[in-house]
Amino acid sequence: MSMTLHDFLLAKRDARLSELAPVLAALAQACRRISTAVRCAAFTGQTGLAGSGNVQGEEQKKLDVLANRLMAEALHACPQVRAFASEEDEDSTPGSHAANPDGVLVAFDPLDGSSNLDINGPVGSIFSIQPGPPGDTVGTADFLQPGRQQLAAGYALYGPATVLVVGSVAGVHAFTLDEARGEFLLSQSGLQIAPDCSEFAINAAYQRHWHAPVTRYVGECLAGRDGPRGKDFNMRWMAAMVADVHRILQRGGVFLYPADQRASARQGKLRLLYEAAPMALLVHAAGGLASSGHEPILDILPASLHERVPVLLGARHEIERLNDYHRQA
Ligand code: AHM
Ligand code: MG
Repeated sequence: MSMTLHDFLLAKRDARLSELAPVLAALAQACRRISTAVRCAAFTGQTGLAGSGNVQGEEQKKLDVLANRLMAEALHACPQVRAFASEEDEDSTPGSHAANPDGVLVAFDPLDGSSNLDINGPVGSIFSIQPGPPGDTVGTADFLQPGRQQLAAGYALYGPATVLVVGSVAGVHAFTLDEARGEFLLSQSGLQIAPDCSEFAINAAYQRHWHAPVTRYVGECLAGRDGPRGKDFNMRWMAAMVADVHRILQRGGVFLYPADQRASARQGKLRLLYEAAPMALLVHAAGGLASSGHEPILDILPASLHERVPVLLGARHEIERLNDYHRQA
């Protein structure tokens, strides 16, 4: 029988993850409850807009608000969590054990890709676990750490199956929710991303706004076997970063949400602390790369909690190529 997440952490297969067992258990519990909320929304009155906006001026769906509450409840109850920060809240929130000297910080996006909810498309939750500051007080400024310092990261994908993926620098593992038992069971260990690929993901609706390096890269992919790449590429875009990253961890490829010339995307769209950095940790641990085009995402020191960043991630050789195109431009 497959190993539960609990037994995996108990077995110390990855010492870094095992040290975080209480936090990962809290996150797994929240993701299990969010999974149920997403699946049952049509008959629990949880469809549609909440009638409120979040700190970034985005309209919140009822499920955005509910997922945020479920995450907050689970993390608040966890003695290993000193503070947490969410895409949906302006500032961080202290945990019930804010002075715990061994405690950690958790930044999360409770429901990523929530525009997919209207069409029963995939959505997910993303989380980043960082070391806590020295001393016994904690605040929003303590979250402003480069991604390299993350202790662990992960996401839950609410797709045909609910899958929880967790990783540290030592490796990335996937656990599938057995809904009957209410347990996450180990389904894949040591996920790897091949260095080459022939599949890319980008929202082509913004093509006219792209900068030259991205236009060049995508143009060369589209030119297929007759172009400079000498092979055909496939395109897939899930409209939920979690689902695109999961595909890349399963069968390779690259995902691009670059900066472009729209006023809203000068720094890209995705948020550094709770979207880009955790995914970058997982992608690097699986042998891929994650870049802004100019530097590794893991090296960027955030200036604010909700800072945005251009994201190019996936197959190592493709991201190196994109970095070259940015240098040449
Ligand atoms: P969200 O956190 O508000 O859901 O936004 C993030 C999502 C990503 O999951 C996805 O890759 C991207 O936004 C899609 O953006 P766009 O609609 O511009 O293509
Ligand atoms: Mg998001």
